[in-house]
Amino acid sequence: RPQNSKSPTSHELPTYYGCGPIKFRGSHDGLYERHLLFDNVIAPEDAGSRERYEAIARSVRDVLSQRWQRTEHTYGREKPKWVYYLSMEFLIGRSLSNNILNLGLGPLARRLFEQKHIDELAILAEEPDAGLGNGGLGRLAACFLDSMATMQLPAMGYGLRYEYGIFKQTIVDGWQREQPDNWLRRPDPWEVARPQDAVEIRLGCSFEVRGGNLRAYVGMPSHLLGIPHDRPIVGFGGSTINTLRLWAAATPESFDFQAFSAGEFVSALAQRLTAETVTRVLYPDDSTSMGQGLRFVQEYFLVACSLADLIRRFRLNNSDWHLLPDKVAIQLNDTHPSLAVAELMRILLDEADLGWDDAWDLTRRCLAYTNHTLLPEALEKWPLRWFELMLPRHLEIILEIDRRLRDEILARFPGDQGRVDRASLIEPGGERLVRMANLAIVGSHSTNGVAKIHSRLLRETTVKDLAEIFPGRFNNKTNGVTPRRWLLMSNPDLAHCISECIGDGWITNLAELEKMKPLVDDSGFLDAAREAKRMAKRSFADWLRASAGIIVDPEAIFDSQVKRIHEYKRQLLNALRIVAFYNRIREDPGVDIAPRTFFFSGKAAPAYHVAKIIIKFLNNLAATIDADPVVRGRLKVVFLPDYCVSLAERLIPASDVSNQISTAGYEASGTSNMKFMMNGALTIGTRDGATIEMAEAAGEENFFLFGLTADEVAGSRGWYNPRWHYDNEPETRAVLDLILSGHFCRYDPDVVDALRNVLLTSGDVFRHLADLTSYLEADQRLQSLYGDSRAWTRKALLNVANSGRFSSDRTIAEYAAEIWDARPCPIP
Ligand code: B1N
Repeated sequence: RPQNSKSPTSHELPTYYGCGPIKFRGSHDGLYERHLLFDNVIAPEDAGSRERYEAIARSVRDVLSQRWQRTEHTYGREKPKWVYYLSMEFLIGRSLSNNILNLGLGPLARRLFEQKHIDELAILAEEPDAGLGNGGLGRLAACFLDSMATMQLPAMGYGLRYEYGIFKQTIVDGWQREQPDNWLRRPDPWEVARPQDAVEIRLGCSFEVRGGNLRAYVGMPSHLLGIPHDRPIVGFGGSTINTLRLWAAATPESFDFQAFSAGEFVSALAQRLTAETVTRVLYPDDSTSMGQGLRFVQEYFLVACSLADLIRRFRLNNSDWHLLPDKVAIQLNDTHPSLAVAELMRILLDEADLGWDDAWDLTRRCLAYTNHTLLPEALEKWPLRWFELMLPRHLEIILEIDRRLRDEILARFPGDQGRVDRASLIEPGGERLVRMANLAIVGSHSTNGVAKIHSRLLRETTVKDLAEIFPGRFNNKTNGVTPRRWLLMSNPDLAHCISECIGDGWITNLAELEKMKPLVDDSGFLDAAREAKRMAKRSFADWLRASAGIIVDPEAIFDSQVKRIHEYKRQLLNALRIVAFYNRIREDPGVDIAPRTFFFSGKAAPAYHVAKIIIKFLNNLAATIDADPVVRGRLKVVFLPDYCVSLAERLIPASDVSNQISTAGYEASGTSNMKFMMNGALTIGTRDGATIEMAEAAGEENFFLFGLTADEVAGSRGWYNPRWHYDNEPETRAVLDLILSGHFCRYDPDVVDALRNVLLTSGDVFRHLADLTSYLEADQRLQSLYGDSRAWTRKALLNVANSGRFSSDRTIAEYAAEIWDARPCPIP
């Protein structure tokens, strides 16, 4: 509150989207100018967009600071059970619009922009995306934080404050290039460093990063400091403001001083650099585990800092360790933080002095684990040797857990040594490995998958033996996304159209979208919805022209596939479909094909060669079509570089068609599929992940499903041969012949070789050819529907109306009730 304001005055703001009038104590007049003057020492008329952004963001932060504190005080007073969400990734994106929206400051902000002649869009564009994640797993964590705050759950996210987030992607001559994402180069108005809450972490050895690898110094223990950097998580309505606590690694000063006095001035300073490398950069692997030593240290650092912090907070109010599971629920986002099992055991055994059985019972009751993928290459297994070197006490504990597990299995399945070996925490072999998923399952009370089919396959295949030993632990929690960011904020026209029709209760109770169902035949409503889509497409086209000089026709079908580039996600299958259309038009220029623009966007892991080839091929395809006078103007392919949260926020509302075409059984859930559905796109997709449940909710007649089922894919493993499709399906053959002739890759024979290998020679592991024909058939149905604009919009609206189940609020309600036993703690 400005110091010159006398007694608190009360300002009533107009209602904004269901969030009742907000009362402010104190005046916010002049905050903006004060920030420009006192933070940046600049006059408003001299300020550039960046300074303006900072001043506005800081003004918003001023407004939320009191509420943030009030939230902490309320929790401190009420002493509720806490939820701690541990994740190596939080893909937050931008915060300014979202915070303004959730605080209900929209009208005030708009007035400010008008009065001060500020270009709102230019200001918003100044905020870098907080890209502390790779894809779905990290974005899910961010949606969960939004839902937990909106639902008034006492919750905290714990993660790492990477100095460099997910790399920036540029496309040079069709190829992906990676650039570092130095997102903290300028001061971040949202973060609050709290050095007073630093924690000290010990490792069994010192280390150095050399050429990307870890070099350990045995016998030289290492001390690291974890400095918390807090970010506000504003719940919708603005009363609950939770915290995302990100750890930055540093060297303890005392350690430096010791070394200084021993004459090690330079090397002590150098050591500080080494410590800071721990949180330097996010590993850019999605659904794979590269098994790097630095990643292992990062994972332990997250776990050790977070557990030290939450135990300290617990001990503030509790002297009895046995209350821990009544006060603390810890959710492990994949196995990345699964060292928490061993770390919590260590704390309870060595610091609380509990006996093994007690410690084990408490550990298991506090922890829960979410699995996000069945891909074998993603299942983390760390060399036992690294534990010996860095975490010897943890290894001792893990081996004891394993010894007891083996005894238990043998007692229940006498003589079944095969089962013991498969379920054990230790994978036998030349280099012994610790299976982190097994550790997480054995050391927790809940293991969940992220969509029904995924949870079933997890139980029936991936960890079958453990599921048979601990059947009660396994459950499903189908993913969801926050409708605040992904509908209300990113698609204001559709949001408005919905609120006009059914009120704005949907914002915090998405099931209310069902109220739209009786209206899907109403002409006025259909027209309004069609107009909203048209507006979204137009504004995307305008942005694309202004920012990249790319011109697309908003009258064409906008057909999108945006996600990480991965063989199992089958961007290549989409490309085969496009080549089929290309052939049809060239063969018969009179053929009836609606004009369509295909959007691709997504990053490839820097070491994933085939994924990079796919990007190159998509770009070549785009260029070849643009250069073809017959096809140009009817088909267009656009590869949008640097897919990120803020690009998704623009593209998804503008899309007519959502491609969810993974090989069935491979995509654990998918979450962009839900965002597209909520924004009135129709889905063409396989029966995989949450897409299955989406089609169930919408009715299969409102979906375009195709392709092999997961069971059929699994069943074809022995005999599938892509050659059969090449030999027997003329259109498939024509598509492949054209690609393999080098038509799209005149100067890139290596790309052609790689594609031949993936699609034919290596047996087409991901079944592209098996699904191409049914993909084209489903697309035919889609195209004829598009011809009937009223019928199309009606189906799109039925999809929106049935998307309520895919709110992350619903997901979080299930976690809270069935895993965490956590309750809301409202802030007065
Ligand atoms: O998690 C998402 C799901 O919707 C997606 O289907 C799934 O692919 C994704 C190692 C991962 N699974 N595994 C990862 C990410 C980073 C990493 O280093 C694995 N990401 C997913 C949310 O449930």
